Amino acid sequence: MQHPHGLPTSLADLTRTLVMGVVNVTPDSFSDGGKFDTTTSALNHGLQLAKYGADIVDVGGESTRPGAQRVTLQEELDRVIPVVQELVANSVVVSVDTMRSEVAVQAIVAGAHIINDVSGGQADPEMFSVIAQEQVPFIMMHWRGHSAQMIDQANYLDVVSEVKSELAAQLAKAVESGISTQRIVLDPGLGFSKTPEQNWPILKHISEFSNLGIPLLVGASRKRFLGELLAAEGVTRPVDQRESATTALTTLLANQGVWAVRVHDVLAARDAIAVVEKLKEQS
Ligand code: PMM
Repeated sequence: MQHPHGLPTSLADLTRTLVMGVVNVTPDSFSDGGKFDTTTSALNHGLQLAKYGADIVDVGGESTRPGAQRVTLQEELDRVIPVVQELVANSVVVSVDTMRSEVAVQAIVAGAHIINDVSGGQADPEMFSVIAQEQVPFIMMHWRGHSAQMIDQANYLDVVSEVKSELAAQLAKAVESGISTQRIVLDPGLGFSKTPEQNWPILKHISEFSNLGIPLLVGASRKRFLGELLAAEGVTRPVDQRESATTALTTLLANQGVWAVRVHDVLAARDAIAVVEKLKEQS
C-alpha cells in the first residue's frame, strides 16, 4: 500500500485499504445532518467510529450537499476545533474536511494530522501555501465549484478523462506551490458536480485514476447515486438504507487497492476489507 508521507506510524505500517469514518458537525449534511451538531455528540460519535476501527476520523463543519449555503469561518471553527482537540487527546488520527486555509491552520495547531479539501485547493487561494508550510498529508478532491452551483457544472463529454485531467492539473498546481507529491492523496469526488449516472464510469475505471501514481481516496458512502440505483417504484432509496450498496463498493475498491474509503458505517467497511485481505492471502 502506497501511503502519503507524514502519516502517524500506526497507519503508515498498514498494508490494507484504510477506513476514514465521517463526523459531520453540521445541521444539514445529506447523510447524517443534525445528528452530531454539538461538540459532545460529534466527539462521542468520533470516538465510537474509532472504536469500530476507523483508521482516520474526518471532522467537517460545513455541509457540501448540492445546493448548500456556506457557513461563516467562525461558525466552522467553532464546530470543528473543539472536536479535533478532544479526538486528538483520545489518540484518534484526525483529518479535517475544510476548504478554508484558516480552518486548516487552526486544525493543525489543534493536532489534526491530515487536511481533506473537497475543492482540491481551489476554494481558498491560501490553502496550498498553508499545506506546503505545514507539510501534512493533503487530500485533494475533484471539484468544479461550490455546492450552490455544482448541479449546473455536471457537463462532461467523457467524465473519466475530464475528471482525471482536471485532477492532474490541480496536482501540478499543488506541486508548483511547494507541496510534495508524496504528501498528496487524490479523490475523484463522487457526487460533486456529477449526476448520479456520471459516478459509475468513474468507479468502473478507478484504475485510470490509480495510474496517476498517487494514493486514492473514494467517498461513495450513502450518496444519492446509490439511492437512485436502488430506487423502487420511482422512490429513491432513503439514505439510511444504502449501506449494503456502500459496502459492496468498499469491497470492490479495496480489491483494487485504493488507499482509503470515506464511510459512515466503519464496522461494515472494516469487515469488507478483512474479507478482501483474507482472499488476497490465499494462493
Ligand atoms: N464527500 C463528502 C464530504 N467530504 N471528502 C472527500 N475527500 N471525498 C468525498 O467524497 C466527500 C468528502 C460529502 O458526503 P457527506 O455529507 O456524507 O460527508
